[in-house]
Amino acid sequence: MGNIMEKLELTAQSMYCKKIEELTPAELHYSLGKAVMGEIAGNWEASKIKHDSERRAYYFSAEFLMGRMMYNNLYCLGILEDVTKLLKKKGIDINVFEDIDDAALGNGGLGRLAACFLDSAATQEVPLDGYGIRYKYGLFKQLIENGYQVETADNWQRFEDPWCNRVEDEAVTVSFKGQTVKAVPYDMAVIGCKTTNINTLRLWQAEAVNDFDFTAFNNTEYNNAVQEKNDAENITKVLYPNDNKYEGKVLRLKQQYFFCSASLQDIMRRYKKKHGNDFSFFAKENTIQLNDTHPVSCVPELVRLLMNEGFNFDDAFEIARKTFNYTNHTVLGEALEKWPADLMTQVIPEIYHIICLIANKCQEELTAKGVHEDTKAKMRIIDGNVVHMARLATYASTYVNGVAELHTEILKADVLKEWYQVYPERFQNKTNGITQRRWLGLCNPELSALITEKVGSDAWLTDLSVLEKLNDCIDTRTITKFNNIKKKKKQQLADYIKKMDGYDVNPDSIYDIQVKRLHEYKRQLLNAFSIMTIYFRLKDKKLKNWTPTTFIFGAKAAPGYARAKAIIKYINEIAKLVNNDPETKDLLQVYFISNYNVSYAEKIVVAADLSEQTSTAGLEASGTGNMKFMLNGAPTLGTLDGANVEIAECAGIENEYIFGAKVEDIERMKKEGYHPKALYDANPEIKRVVDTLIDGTFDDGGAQGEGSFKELHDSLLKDSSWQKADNYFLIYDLPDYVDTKIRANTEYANRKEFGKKCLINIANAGKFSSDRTILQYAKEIWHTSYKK
Ligand code: CRA
Repeated sequence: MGNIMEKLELTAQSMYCKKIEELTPAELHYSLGKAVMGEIAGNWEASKIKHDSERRAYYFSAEFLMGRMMYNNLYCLGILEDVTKLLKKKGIDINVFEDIDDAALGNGGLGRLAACFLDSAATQEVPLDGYGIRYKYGLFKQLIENGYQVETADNWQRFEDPWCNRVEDEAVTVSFKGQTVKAVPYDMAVIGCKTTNINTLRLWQAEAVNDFDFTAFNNTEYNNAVQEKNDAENITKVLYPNDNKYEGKVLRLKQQYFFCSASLQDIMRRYKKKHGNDFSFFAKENTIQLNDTHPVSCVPELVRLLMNEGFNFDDAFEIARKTFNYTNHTVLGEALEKWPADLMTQVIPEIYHIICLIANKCQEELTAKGVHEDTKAKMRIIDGNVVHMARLATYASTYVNGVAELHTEILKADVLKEWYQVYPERFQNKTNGITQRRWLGLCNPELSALITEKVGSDAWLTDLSVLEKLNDCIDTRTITKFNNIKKKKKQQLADYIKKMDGYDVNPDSIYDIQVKRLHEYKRQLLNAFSIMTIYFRLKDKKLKNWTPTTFIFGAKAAPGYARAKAIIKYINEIAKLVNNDPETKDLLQVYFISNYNVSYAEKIVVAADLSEQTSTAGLEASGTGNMKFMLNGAPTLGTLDGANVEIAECAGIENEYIFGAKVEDIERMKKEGYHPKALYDANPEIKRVVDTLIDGTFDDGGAQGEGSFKELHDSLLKDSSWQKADNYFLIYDLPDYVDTKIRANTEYANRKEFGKKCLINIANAGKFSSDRTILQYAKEIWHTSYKK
C-alpha cells in the first residue's frame, strides 16, 4: 500500500514534474493507474505463466463494455478505502475520477456481459482471456436537446489509458483484398478479487504497415502520403452503435475479420512456442467462445491458417469444430447476421472460399445423416447468395448456448429448430449473470455492509449463493435498515441527477426506473403510455391514494433508428407536460436522463424502487439490468421474458410485479390474428392515450399529424408492407400493465411489506452472479480449471 503512494509520487514527478496534490484529475488518474499497474505486474506475469501451461479459454467479442476501471480495480485489490484515505490526506477527493470517461467499447448487454465474464473468470481463477477491438471512439455520448437525442463522439482516450500496455513486439499483420494492415495489441489487466490471479483482455488496434509515404510527401502529394495510415486506422476508428441490429457494411466486416485473424494468429504463435509445428493438440489446449456471430469469421480463418500449416481442409475443419463454441444472444430477425456473398468476396475472398467449402461439407454431412431435403434446405449456410452466420456458427461449434432458460428453449423450438433436431447434444443453456463486485460491493457499500452483517461475513463477494442466508433474517429491524439505505441511495441519485442533468428529483417519491437501450421490443413506449394513462386518471380524479412517483428513463437510440428517437422525444414531451401541470406535478414526475452508461447505471440501480423490464415476451434473450436491480432490492415490474422468468422463480412470483402476455399468448395471437385497432376502438382510455401521438397534445417538430409521432401511431394501428400493426403487442399489454403498476404503487405504501419483498429479492439473487455463469462455462463447455 505505502508502495502505491510512492509509485504514484514517482510517476507524478517524472511524468508531470508535479506533486500529487498539484495533478489535474486526468493526470492523477493516469499516475495512479500506472502505480496500480506497477503493483500488480508481478502477479500478472505469474498468472500468464500459469495459464500458458494449461488448457485455456478465450472469449472473442466485438464489444467489451468495461466501464470505469479505477474504482473497480482498487476495489478488487482491496485497497479502495485506504487509497481514498491517503488521497484525502493530500486534500484530494477520490470522486475526482468521476470526471474520467468510462471505457464504452460496447453497446449494451452483450458488451457488458463480456466485461462481467472477464471479472468473474479472474476472480474464479478460470484461465479465460478476452480478445476484441480497441476502438478509437466508443459508443457515442448522448445529449438531449429540446427533447431530441443528439450524438457526440466518445473520445475516451483523451485522458490517456493507464490500464493498457501496448505490446508492439507482438503486432501481427492482417490482409484484406488489396490491403494489409498492422494489428497492434493493447493488453488490459483483469484483476480478480480475493485472489492473486490476473487475466488479460487483449484489444487490437489497426495501424498502417507503412505510416507515411515519404516519396509521395516529397512529391508534395500530402494527402497520398498519409492515405495508407488513414485507411488502416479507419478499421478500428469507431464502434458501430447498433444494439441488436445487424448492419452489413464493408467496414464492419473488416472489423470483425481484423480482430479474429489477429487473435488467432496470436493464439497460434503462443501454441507454436510450446509445440512447434505439430498442431494436433491445438483443440486440447485451446477453446474459443464466440460472443454471438460477430467473431464467426474466425471459423474459416482458423481453417485457413491450419491449411497454411499443411492440414487438408477436412482435418483443419475438425480442429476448428473442436475449438469453437457459440453463444447466441438474440432471436430478433434484424439482429441475425446475414452477409451478402459478393460483399464477402469483395473484402475477404479467401475466407469466403473456405465458407463455401464448409457450407458444402455441412450439406454432405446432413445427407449422410439422412436429413430430409426440405430440412437440409433450411439449414443452408449459404442460401441465395447470403451467408447465414448463426448457421455457420452452429455447424462449426462443439456447443451452442442461449443466455436464459426461456431463450434457449426458443432457440431449440424455433430459431435453430432444425439444428437442434440434428445435433441435440450441442445445445446448452447458460443463464447470464452480473458481477457482484461492481454491481453490489462497489456501487452499494451501504447495502453491502448490511448484508455482511446479516450473513456474518463478506463471503458473498466471491460466492453470491451465500445471500440465501438472508432469507432467515428478514425481520422488522432489518427491513427498516434496508428501507433507510434505499432512502439514502435515492437521495444520492437525486444529487447525481441534479449534477448531471439539472433535474430536481423528489427523493421521497417512488423511483420507477427503466434504463436500457432504446428499442421497440423493449417497449419504453408502453411505459410512456402507462404514465399517460395514470396522468389522465389523476386529472379526472379517478385514481385515489396514489403515492407520488418519479419515472426515470435512460436510453440511447442507435443514431439511424428513427422510431427509437421519436420515442425519446415523446417521453420528453410527456415529461414537459406532467412535470409542469400544477394538478399532477406533486404526484407524477418524469425524467429522461442523458447519456445513460455504466457509471450512471451504478448510481441508478441502487436507488430504484421498481425495475421496469417490459419487453414483449419471447424477445429479450435474457436481460442483465434486471439482475442488477434485483441484487439491489428492486422488485421487477415486468413480463415473463428472458431471465425475468428465472428471477420470478427464484424470488417467488408474488415478490415481483409480473404482467402481460406470455410467450404462448403471443404465439397464439400471431397464429390466430391480433387486431390492435379493434382493441383501441373498443377502449376509449387506450384511444385517448395512444392518440396523444397525433392530436396536438405534443409537438414532434413536424407539422401536426405528419411528423415522427404520426409514424409511431401508424406503426401501432396499421399494417404496413413490411410489418404488422403493433408488432410488439403494446396495445394488448397496456391494461394489465397499468393495473399492475397501480397495484405496485398501492403496495409500496405498506413500507414493511414492500421492504420485505425487496429483501426477498436480494436473498434470492445468488443465481444471477456471473461467477455462477462462468463456472458453468468452465465446467460444462470449456473444461478448464477453476478455483476449488
Ligand atoms: N442486446 C440481448 O438482447 C442479453 C444480452 C447479453 C443481447 C439481451 O437480452 O441480455 O444480449 N443480445 O446476453 C444481443 O446483443 C446480438 O444480440 C443484447 O445485449
